Amino acid sequence: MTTLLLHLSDVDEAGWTERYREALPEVRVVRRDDDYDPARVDYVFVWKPTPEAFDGLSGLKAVLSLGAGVDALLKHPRLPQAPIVRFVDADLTEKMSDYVVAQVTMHQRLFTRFCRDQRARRWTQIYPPAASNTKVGIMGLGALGADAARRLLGLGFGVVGWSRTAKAIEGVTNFAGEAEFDAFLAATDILVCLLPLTPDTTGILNYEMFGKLRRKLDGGPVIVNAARGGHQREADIIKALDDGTLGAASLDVFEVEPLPAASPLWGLDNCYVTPHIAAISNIETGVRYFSAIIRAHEAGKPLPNVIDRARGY
Ligand code: NDP
Ligand code: OXD
Repeated sequence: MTTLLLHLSDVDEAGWTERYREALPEVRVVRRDDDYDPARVDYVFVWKPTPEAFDGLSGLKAVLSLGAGVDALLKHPRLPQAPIVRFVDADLTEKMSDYVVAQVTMHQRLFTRFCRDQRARRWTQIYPPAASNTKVGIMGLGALGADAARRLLGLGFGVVGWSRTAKAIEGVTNFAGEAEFDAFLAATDILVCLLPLTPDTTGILNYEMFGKLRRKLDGGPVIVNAARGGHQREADIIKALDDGTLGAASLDVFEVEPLPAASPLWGLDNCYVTPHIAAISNIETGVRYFSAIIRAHEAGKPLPNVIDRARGY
């Protein structure tokens, strides 16, 4: 009998197990504390696996990642060689685009400026630009970035994108690779980071790059990071938000999570903090997605959305 082991931290492992048992009656679904032979586990479904999570799993056909991002998983000291399948899901994508649209629209309408005026009881009529006069630059045009681009285009925003390899998304001006990075930044008023965290992208949101963004939006350029905290240098963001290099920032992810209470980011009136909730994996669609993958693979089909370890995503 095929065996699926769940190893989830910080999420409702019991709930996921129950749903998997309903969805896959032909599969033995077990949790860490159940009685099972590790050598007979075919699939392991993980989120924040502990150091011993993979010990003894010598017959694995795949590691299934509850997260869309696999940066932490790839750093696991005893990660087995089995293929890693990541989560790619319409519900997750929709929620991420909802977050991006909400933040971008708020900044395009100069929310920070009008909040400050309200607090100061100051009536100043400055006029937000039209969406069509605002350029959103999306870093990463994968499952999430491409959808966010389409949603923003639908609202009338100008959209430019940056990816490792060239992409053709109708209506999006694409820049690719390091050579075109500065041109991408120079065309961007509101920067949205939806990159995977890899050695190449670590610390990419830093003071020097903020200085290369277009300075057309009233108050200064804006960054929105919903990817990983490792992309950003928080000391640089604080400095840039203070000296006007950046007008505002929306951050869903942080160098250290939970964001420590002592972080100055909490107290800045031009920084919008959310606790890594931009797009959370949904139990219904997640179980449907991974159950279909297990069934298809048991029937001899190849695994989809397998990450490339050398690339890091
Ligand atoms: P994908 O793998 O589908 O897309 C990644 C994109 O980034 C691709 O377009 C890729 O380029 C580009 N890219 C990778 N490396 C580079 C580089 N060095 N330079 C330029 N472009 C690069 O990922 P997803 O869209 O599914 O997810 C992105 C990230 O979002 C995840 O890795 C995760 O960290 C984060 N996330 C955050 C959530 C939250 O709640 N805050 C929820 C879910 C995900 P190319 O196409 O050329 O390969
Ligand atoms: C993910 C996340 O990668 O929730 O899926 O951050």
